[in-house]
Amino acid sequence: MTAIQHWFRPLLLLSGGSTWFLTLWQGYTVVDGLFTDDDLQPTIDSYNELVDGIAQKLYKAGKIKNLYEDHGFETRLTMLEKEWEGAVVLLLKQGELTQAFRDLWSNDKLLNAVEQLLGPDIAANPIWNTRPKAPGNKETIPPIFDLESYKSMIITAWIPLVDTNKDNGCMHVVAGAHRKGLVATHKMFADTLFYVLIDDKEIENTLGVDVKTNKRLVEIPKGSVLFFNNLLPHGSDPNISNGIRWAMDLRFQRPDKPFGFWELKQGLTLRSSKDPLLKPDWDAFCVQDRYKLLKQFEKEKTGETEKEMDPLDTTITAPHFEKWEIIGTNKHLETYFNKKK
Ligand SMILES: O=C(O)CCC(=O)C(=O)O
Repeated sequence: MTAIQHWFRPLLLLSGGSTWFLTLWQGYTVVDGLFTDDDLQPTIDSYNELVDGIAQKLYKAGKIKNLYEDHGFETRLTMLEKEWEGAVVLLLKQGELTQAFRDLWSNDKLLNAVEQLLGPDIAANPIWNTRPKAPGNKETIPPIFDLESYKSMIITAWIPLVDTNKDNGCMHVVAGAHRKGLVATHKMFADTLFYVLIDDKEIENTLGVDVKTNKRLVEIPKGSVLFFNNLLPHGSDPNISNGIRWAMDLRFQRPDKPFGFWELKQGLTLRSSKDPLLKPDWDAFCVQDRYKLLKQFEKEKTGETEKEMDPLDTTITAPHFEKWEIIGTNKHLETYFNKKK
C-alpha cells in the first residue's frame, strides 16, 4: 500500500447500508462479503494443522484411539471432542498466532473497515480468540476482560469461518446497549460454562435497553464480518446443528489507549498515521503467550510454586473471576479458588 492510497482509505463506506453513524448508534455493524474464500483459506488450513496437532497429542497420551484423519475442517474437531471431552478447550488454549492469523489480523480490507470506526491509528489488542462451537458443546472462551479493558474503545471483528445461523450458534447482540458507557454487573457461571453472564433485567436496569426489542440475531455467512463495541452485551446460543460453528475474533483499538489485560501484554500497532508504510512487528507481539502470562500472574498472586502447565489441562482460569458474583460453581472456578487458598 502506498502513502497515497492511505489517504483514500477513510473514504470507503463501511458496508452497503450501514453508515458510520448507524454503527456508532447501534454499537455493531456487519460488513457483508468482506472476505473471499481465498482470503480465509490460509486461516482454515492453519486451524486444520492445529487440530491435527491436538489429535496427535491426545493419541500419544492414550486419550483417543482414532486420529480421525479422514475428517475435515467441519467435523474432525467434533469427532475428537466426542471421544475426549476437552479437545475444543485445548484448541482455545493454544496461543500460537500463526502466520495466517497474523495476515488476517493485518488484512487491508479488515483494517480499512476498522479505520472508519477508530481513525487512522490502529493497534491490535492483546486478546484474540478461536471460537469453535462444537455440536452440543456450549463452551467457548470467556471474554477475559479486566475492568481496565473497558476504559478504551475496543472493536471486536468477529469472523466466521463457516456460514452461521441460529441452529449452529450465531452471534446475538443487544443493539444500543453500549450508549450509556456503563459496564453491567456480570455473574459467573451457569453450568459447566466459563462464559460470564448478564441478566436481561440487569441490562434493562443498568444499561436502559429493553432486551426483547433490541436483541438482534446476527446470522452471517462465511466472508461477512461482525464488528462490535466492547460495551455491547453479546453472546451466542448452543450449537444444535451437526457441524462446528468455527469463528475467530480479533480486537482493535487506538494505540495510545490502555490495552488493559492487567497490563501483562501490550498491543501491536498495525496502522500509523505518521508512518503509512509501517510493518507490524509480529514477532515482538508474539513472544509472550497470553495464557502463559495469565498463569504466571496467578502464580505470583497466590505464591503458588507449581509445576509446568499440564498440556492436557482443560480448565480456564483468569483473575476476572474475582470481579463478579458467583452464582454456581464448576471446575474452572474450583481450580482458581482452590489454588488461591
Ligand atoms: O463466538 C462466540 O460464541 C462468542 C464470541 C464473543 O463473546 C466475543 O467475540 O467476544
